[in-house]
Amino acid sequence: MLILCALLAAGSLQFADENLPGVRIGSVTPFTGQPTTNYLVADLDEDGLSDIILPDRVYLQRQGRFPEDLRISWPEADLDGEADVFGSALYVRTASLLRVFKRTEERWEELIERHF
Ligand SMILES: [Ca+2]
Repeated sequence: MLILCALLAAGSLQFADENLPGVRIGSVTPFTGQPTTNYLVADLDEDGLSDIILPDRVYLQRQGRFPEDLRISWPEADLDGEADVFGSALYVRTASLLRVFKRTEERWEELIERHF
């Protein structure tokens, strides 16, 4: 907290409003003390900046903002299942299928498709 106050006082941190449609932050979960959200955070394109993964799209970050031209769709529009991230990979699991995707060179690359 002391470091944050010092950075704010020095003017090196700037906060700006930005409309991120679809992003929701809910109530705090008593067990974790963290608010519930409808998104995941990960550096999908490995540029060192955290991106936001929503149920139907991904917001890539550039210079502390989420430009509209970098609000991209999921690898496939009809992906339906549970999603998670590990490192910079996006995992999608359905009842019978596990698929892993990675964002490279402005497109999605499928790394794994495994039926079980
Ligand atoms: Ca990123």
